[in-house]
Amino acid sequence: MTPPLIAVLNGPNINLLGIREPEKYGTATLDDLEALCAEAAEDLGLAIDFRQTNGEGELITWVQECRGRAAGIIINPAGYTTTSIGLMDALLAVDLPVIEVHITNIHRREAFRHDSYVSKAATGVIAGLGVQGYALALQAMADLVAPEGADDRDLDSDRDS
Ligand code: DHK
Repeated sequence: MTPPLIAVLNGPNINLLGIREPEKYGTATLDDLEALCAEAAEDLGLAIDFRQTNGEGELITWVQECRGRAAGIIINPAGYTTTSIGLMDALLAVDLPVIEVHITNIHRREAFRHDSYVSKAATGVIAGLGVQGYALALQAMADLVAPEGADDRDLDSDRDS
């Protein structure tokens, strides 16, 4: 069976991971983050399309392109979290499970980081757990996209073996 495809989309300045304010964002680079996601996805039987852009329009286009192509979206909208109604509208339009991830706990930070438009389109939100938040998001996404009854079948095959 073809593994469900999950888009892992990253917004502005996430390309600077490892260099950018490491006391807040940690020392893992974007390549490290992609490797972490690829490993977690493989363990979960998911395929990923991992991307980063600094452009709001490009991010919106990528979300739109998920329609009919991806089974779910994991997104760190970064600086567009609290500003982009266009991004929120695109996420609502594609009608897929969406998990919003922030490396830092945006609620412990400046007030202007708190009010996320993306959360209004998200199935769930993970914030403050560092880059491991992406692995947790993939775990949650595996459940969200699992075909109905898939867990029961797994249990049955465990019992048979
Ligand atoms: C990343 C950013 O670039 C900020 O603009 C957000 C988010 C927080 C993060 O924690 O991953 O406010």
